[in-house]
Amino acid sequence: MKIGRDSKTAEQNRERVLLVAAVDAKTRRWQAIQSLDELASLTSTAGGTVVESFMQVRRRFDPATLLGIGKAQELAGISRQLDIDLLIFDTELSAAQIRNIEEIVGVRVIDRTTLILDIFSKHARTKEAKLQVELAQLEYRLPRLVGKGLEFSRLGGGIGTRGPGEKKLEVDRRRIKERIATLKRMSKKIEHSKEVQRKRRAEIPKIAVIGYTNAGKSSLVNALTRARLVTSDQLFSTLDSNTNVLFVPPKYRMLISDTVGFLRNLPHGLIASFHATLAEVLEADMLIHIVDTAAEDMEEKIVTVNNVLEEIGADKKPRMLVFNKVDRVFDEDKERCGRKYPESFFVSATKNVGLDILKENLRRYFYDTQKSGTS
Ligand SMILES: Nc1nc2c(ncn2[C@@H]2O[C@H](COP(=O)(O)OP(=O)(O)OP(=O)(O)O)[C@@H](O)[C@H]2O)c(=O)[nH]1
Ligand SMILES: [Mg+2]
Repeated sequence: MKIGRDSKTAEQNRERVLLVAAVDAKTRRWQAIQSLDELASLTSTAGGTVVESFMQVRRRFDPATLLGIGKAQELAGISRQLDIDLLIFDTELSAAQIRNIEEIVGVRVIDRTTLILDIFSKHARTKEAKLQVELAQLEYRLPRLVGKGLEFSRLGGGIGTRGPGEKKLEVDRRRIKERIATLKRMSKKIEHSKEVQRKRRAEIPKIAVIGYTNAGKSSLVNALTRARLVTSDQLFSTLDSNTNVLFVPPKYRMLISDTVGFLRNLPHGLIASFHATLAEVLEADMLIHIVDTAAEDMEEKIVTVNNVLEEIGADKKPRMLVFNKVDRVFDEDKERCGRKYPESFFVSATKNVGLDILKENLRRYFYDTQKSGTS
């Protein structure tokens, strides 16, 4: 089955991408489509142009080519016809599968995880984030080093090749392992100095803003503090946790941290490799779970965030559920949310709606009950 359509507006230097979803019979159709839509957003965030999407439901997957040789040949035909540079699969592929599919189709193949790691690499700004992304990339690529990817790359480089770079990928496994060990050591050092910093500010109440990517975490921190964090409609704009002072007159101070966004089917362990974010979340006295109220699949995103919190052991923390972007929804939607989640807050970070109520509740939580031991 084919969905999506040809894009005539593709710029010449953007890679032309064919998205491929191999769906098992248990997955609901709408879930597969949502996942594919998200893969399309991820692709454009990475700088590619989605020319076509291809979805196939299968009872059984072929261990060698995932979709079977017949389907792979069909993809080869479509790729030639549409002048495709890159195939992005919505599932994780093994090294052998990548190699086999590349051989049949004749264009470079990457999977969802490599795409996400590529975006992470593009958006990492601080030394620490860069280091963590490189570490995650090398650990993911180490068992997959046999792919022929770069030979097919028409543009030289391109999506999925950013980060450690071609040269580093050509070195043998031993050197990559050495690099991983060095990165781990460097990461430990940074972690240690951050820990010292955190201890120093131990008595101030700490809040971590968490949520699905693009929910408005950075916008909320900006709106509540004097921070000037980067915000954008792209996925994973933020890869560095960042702590700012939230001041409530006349004398109340709290620390509020922005964090890396969550995503469904996030490569296992990727969040864990973001020690800084993890530490901010685990050491926070309160989590603000921010939700994009205007997102069609808002409920699934809430569930995804809850699952990730459980996975990292932060699900027992006190939590405030904050519905953001209320300027983009109808009152009925807000009311429905309010009924379903009675303890929640409704704000617009960019239109300055509901922020005073949120701040007042934070102040009350930390200072009226003496929970933090400070006043
Ligand atoms: N209309 C509207 N747009 C908002 C609001 N809050 C944030 N946005 C927009 O939503 C997009 C994402 O906001 P960010 O603050 O970058 O979201 P984030 O959760 O930090 O995203 P990542 O760091 O990429 O995970 C930006 O284009 C914001 O301008 C809001 O209250 N209303
Ligand atoms: Mg952000």
